[in-house]
Amino acid sequence: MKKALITGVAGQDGAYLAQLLLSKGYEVTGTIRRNSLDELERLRRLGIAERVQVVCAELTDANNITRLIRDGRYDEIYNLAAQSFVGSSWDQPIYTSDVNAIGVVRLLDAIRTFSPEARFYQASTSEMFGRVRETPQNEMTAFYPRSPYGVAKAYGHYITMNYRESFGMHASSGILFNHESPLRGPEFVTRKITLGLARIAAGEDHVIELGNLDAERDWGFAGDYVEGMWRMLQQDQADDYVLATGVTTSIRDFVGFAAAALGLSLDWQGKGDKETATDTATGRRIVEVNPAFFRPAEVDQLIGDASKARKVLGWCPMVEVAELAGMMARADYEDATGEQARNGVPAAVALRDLSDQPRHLS
Ligand code: NDP
Ligand code: GDR
Repeated sequence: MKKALITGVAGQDGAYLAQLLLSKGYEVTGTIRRNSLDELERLRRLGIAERVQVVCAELTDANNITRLIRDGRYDEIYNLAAQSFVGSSWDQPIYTSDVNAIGVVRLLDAIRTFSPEARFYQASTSEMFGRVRETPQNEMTAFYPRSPYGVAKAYGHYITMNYRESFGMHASSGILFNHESPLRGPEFVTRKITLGLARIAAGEDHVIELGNLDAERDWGFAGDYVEGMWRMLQQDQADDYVLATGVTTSIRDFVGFAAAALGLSLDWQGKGDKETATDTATGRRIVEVNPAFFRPAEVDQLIGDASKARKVLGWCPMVEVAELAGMMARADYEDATGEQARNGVPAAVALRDLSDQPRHLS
């Protein structure tokens, strides 16, 4: 039986990856932080909380990382732990760098010393591309990060490459574009939108305040992306891969897709920070722009080219963005009302069905 370690197992990707590895017969150990509030909630929602061995670890603490790697004897180590919210990285740039940059070399150096045969996955990100100068972005596209988060992740990416080249370690980075799910943290824009729309569809008088509606992201389903992480570590040679859908969508259009899935139709009016959306059925304002959510430096548009992953890994995303928005909105509506969503199957069933279906994006 293979042994895997997932740092940040209580996060969105950690939960889906743990589910995938358990289904493949792995023994899964995952790290959480001792002070996390309800750290196992996502694992519980996937019904796997009892099957993951949980240990406490903090990426800023070199000694606990050393002990974790020295005592564990893992075949595969997936580094998903991070201060993952771009917006907070301007408020906590030093902490973000400590976790997302130096945390990676703490892990790599412990692996090099105590477990050099282990295979390592680093959670790199499309945020490293930042102000893009080439569309779509692939593994060769130059980085121009636009946030302390992106800068720190670029260090994590390069140090992973450097340990691979310097010490022959099996260390790979997945440059993943945005991926979402009903388990997405509520601070990220997609989940903020679906949580807000679910409250509105359930009859609440609620206004969703958003920042830049023009930003465009390449959104996929997290369940598909963890499959790509696993495939990277099954290759004979370690390497770097982009995972993306190749389709980009504005925040405004994501709102429209999620609203449509809940039977809401929107009327957009105004421009810039005066832009609003009203529910055509009730005339109520349900979206407005709040400049407090604008970022000091924005990543305007991301579109990934995952042809290398398609070719080498045989990886292919299976959920397109309107379906993803609907899946998330229906799950949140069910949570808000305890009812089945108006025009969809129950969200828990939808999740299973979607990850099982061999459908491809055109
Ligand atoms: P989440 O924020 O859902 O999960 C991150 C996890 O890391 C949380 O469980 C968090 O614990 C843990 N963590 C945070 N800080 C530390 C620390 N100092 N020491 C140990 N653990 C810590 O993120 P996702 O699951 O969405 O993302 C997984 C990884 O992939 C992250 O590295 C992210 O940056 C990267 N990524 C994500 C993408 C996406 O679209 N989802 C795209 C590209 C990259 P706690 O619950 O206690 O805060
Ligand atoms: P991102 O995701 O920064 O791409 O990072 P997020 O959902 O936070 O922002 C996406 C875009 O939406 C715009 N936006 C808003 N964002 C938030 N959070 N809240 C708002 O109200 C809002 N209004 C507009 C943002 O300005 C931005 O342009 C995610 C994280 O998962 C990272 O860890 C990961 O590396 C990248 O995706 C790929």
